[in-house]
Amino acid sequence: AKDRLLNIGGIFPIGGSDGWQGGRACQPSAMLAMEDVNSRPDLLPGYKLNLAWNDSLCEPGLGAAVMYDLLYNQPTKLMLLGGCSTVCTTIGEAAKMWNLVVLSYGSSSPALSDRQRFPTFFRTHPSATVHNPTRIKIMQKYNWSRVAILQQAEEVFISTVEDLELRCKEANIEIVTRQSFLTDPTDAVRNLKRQDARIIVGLFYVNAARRVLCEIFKNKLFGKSYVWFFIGEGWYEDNWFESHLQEENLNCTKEEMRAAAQYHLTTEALMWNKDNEKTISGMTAGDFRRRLNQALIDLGYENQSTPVGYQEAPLAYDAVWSVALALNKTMETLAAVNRSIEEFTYTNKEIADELYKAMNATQFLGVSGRVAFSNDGDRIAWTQVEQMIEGRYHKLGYFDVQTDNLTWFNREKWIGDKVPQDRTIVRRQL
Ligand code: ABU
Repeated sequence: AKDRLLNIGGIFPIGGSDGWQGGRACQPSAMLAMEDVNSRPDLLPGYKLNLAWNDSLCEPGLGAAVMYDLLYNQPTKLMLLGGCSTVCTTIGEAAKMWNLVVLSYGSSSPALSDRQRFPTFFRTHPSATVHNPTRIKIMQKYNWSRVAILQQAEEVFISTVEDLELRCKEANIEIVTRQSFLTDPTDAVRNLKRQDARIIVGLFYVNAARRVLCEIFKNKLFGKSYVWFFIGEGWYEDNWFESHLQEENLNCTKEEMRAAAQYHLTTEALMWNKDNEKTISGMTAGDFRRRLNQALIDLGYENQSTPVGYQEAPLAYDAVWSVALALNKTMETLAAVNRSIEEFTYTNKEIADELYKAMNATQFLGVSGRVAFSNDGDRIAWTQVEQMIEGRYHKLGYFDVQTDNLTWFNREKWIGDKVPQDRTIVRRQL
């Protein structure tokens, strides 16, 4: 019987309105995984995994307070789960003081791949830099060698842009301007217009994205001469561009927002296993989707509505499995030398090292695809490219960076069937 507890802590961004509130779907998803892991007699024999968790609102200060609360209160936690880049930056850096592995189901900041700064950090969520080779591939496909960048001044976007700049340089793509804003993008968007930017990569959280889109409309930075790259649906809820307009005091109508959003491109990491094969839990990704949908309905979400974090829900499900497998492996290693995982304390470096090694070696087929971690604790993933056509996203293709293979469906649409150019073409009169 599973009559003893193995305790882990969880930090989920649920409430609040700034940043990524992905805990709304990721927390229920993690709870499904807890059920499944605990119903397996061959996993953690004699033990039940227990998750104590709280809401960080995706605010680093509150995230740190939640972490201290979890760590200063009994029982001892063996690992932490976390989501939202700004929170994970804080807890990922602090966790080494407690010899704790942090596994993130929802953080994309490239800064988190720094092993010096975050020596015990792993993630099932791919780093945002996985989008950059895809963006470059698309720019090359359309012969765009002059691009601009608009970013919100948040660490996740700043480090993504640093990586993008390096890759653009290698690919001989000129960055005409890099504009940044904290909350109000009005001047930044105006500057893009002034610099005659045509192909623009935009990196911002969803509320800022709505403000940007409204400014794009007002400055007429959309239509046949412009292409915007936004981050994918995983970051933004369905219909993000036409919802919350009144609540956020946006001075644009739904129709205007829809017009400005027409034909933009998005890149996103694949977070759902694309093949309908059975995964470690015995479920296919489709089976998981049905269970998650039911769990969300039971929580009061309307049928068919997808709360923030729905895209990343498989990453949270697989994160719990990764924890369980790593703990299981550590228990076996310790049992071989007559020791027990229950001896773990925040000063026990020896067991902490075993937990780290076990997580580093974890590999399995999950509902999010093949789960494995690089030496930096990162997840490798495929990306997909979509385009907004008449208010709906359409899949244009997939990119596998490891093999440099772009699968393209030729479904893209442009005004007058003409691909927008990256600069004004000056025709000489003869
Ligand atoms: N896909 C959501 C990532 C959220 C974050 O990095 O904060």
